[in-house]
Amino acid sequence: MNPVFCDSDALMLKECSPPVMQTDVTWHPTAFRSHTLGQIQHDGSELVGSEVTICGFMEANRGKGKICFMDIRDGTGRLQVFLKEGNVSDEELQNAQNLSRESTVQVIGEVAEKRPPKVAEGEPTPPPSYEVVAKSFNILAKANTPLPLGVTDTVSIGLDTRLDNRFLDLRRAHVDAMFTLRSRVLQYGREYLISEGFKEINSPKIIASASEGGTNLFPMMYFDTPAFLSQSPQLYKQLTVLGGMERVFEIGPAFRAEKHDTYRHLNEFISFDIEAAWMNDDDVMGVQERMIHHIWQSIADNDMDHIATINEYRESQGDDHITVDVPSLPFPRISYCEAIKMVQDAGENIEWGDDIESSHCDIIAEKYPGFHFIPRWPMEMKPFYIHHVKGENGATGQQLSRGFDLNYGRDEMTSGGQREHNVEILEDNLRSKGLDPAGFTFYTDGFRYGAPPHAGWGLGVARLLMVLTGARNVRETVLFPRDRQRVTP
Ligand code: AMO
Repeated sequence: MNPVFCDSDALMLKECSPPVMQTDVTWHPTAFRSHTLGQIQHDGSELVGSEVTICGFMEANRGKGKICFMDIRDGTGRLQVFLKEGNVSDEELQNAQNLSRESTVQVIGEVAEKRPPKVAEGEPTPPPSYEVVAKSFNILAKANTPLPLGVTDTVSIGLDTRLDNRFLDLRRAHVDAMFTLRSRVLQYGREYLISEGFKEINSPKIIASASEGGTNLFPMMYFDTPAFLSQSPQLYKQLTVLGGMERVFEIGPAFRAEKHDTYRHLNEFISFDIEAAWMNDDDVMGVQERMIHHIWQSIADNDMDHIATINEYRESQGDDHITVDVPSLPFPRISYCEAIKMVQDAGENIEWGDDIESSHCDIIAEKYPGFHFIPRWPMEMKPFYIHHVKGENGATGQQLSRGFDLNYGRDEMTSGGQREHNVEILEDNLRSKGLDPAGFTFYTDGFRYGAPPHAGWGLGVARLLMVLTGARNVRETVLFPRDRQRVTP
């Protein structure tokens, strides 16, 4: 008996799970492969004896002399390839044995059932698994050594090294799971809004005037005209509703020249926005909570394998498991006034009219640890486009607004509100914020020809992903984050 053959599985390093294959899509053959690795593992019993062409990243190679075992990985799974003298050329065999990890390869071979591993008496036999016995082996691109970060081991790596080498970091199973979940969150959010009659729009990202107030803008030259990168789709999403589009949503980049350097701020982030006619703040809070409920329920129904991959990694780092607890509806609503009182009652020095800081949110989160809305902020603290509350003032006689936030624990996820649709009040609001209405006529003119009352919100996608995946920093949930220190890769 060949000792290398017997030991082939035992020689594998402690590895993360392979990527999870989506089984509800059609994997058509491509120019480079006939089957994905996940397909072979999934449909192996039907494929035994068939010739396949597969591709992947080389994770590990073992064996010398006349044989070589190789683990390869693609976006759908992991598979063992068996190369043997006589089946492949001596040169191919040597190339396989000497190949560096993460190099890309193409293999033509026959699908075979893998020899079942030895199990202790009384232990259940694992389901059959499959390998490919190579007839031809081709290196597509060699990987340099050493790798700047390990792909298959569970060694902890600093965030900066990970982000500098994101192209490799993304090959790690739990990182792949994170971005798969990100894609699912957007998919479920989108499908939910469409089910409520919303249409997807794209607003310009090069703009002439501030949407969220005059500061925090990245200036740029638009040919000979000064312009800015868009802070949010706010004014444009409102214009579409004034144009009769009724219900719109946008998932797009927002740019803020904020000098924050925290775990939850970026200078470019993806904002998930809605705007809807004939709705007030309460109505769009309803849309928000139903959408989040749908996202969480869909993840719980369809994507727990990705959560398990993240948990496997967390376990290796000594972190607690994350769970997907579908939030019940409605989310609690704690008005700004109540929130201030809760914080005061906890002994904090806070006045009506002050901002609710993260440390204050911690106090509120003790009672409301999950998603909760904070509606009815003072008008003065909200942007010019927010509608005031008629006939009801705050504790110190200040005007209340129809603006709200959605928080999860200590973190703000969303801001939103009903919008001012009376153009005279809107222009007053602009002036009271030190902005010149003359710079906003492209927007205010939209209110001069009949304006439906309307409302909307903007949700920070990276922050929502932090909640879902237990990430401690928004940078983990963004492919190539942009912050004060980072503009590449
Ligand atoms: P706001 O400025 O509160 O509201 O932004 C909405 C949501 O976007 C996220 N967010 C950020 N995420 C990461 N880094 C940042 N620097 C950052 N800034 C904001 C937050 C926040 O709750 N036009 C309004 C929305 C509306 O009323 O429709 C707006 O942009 O999760």
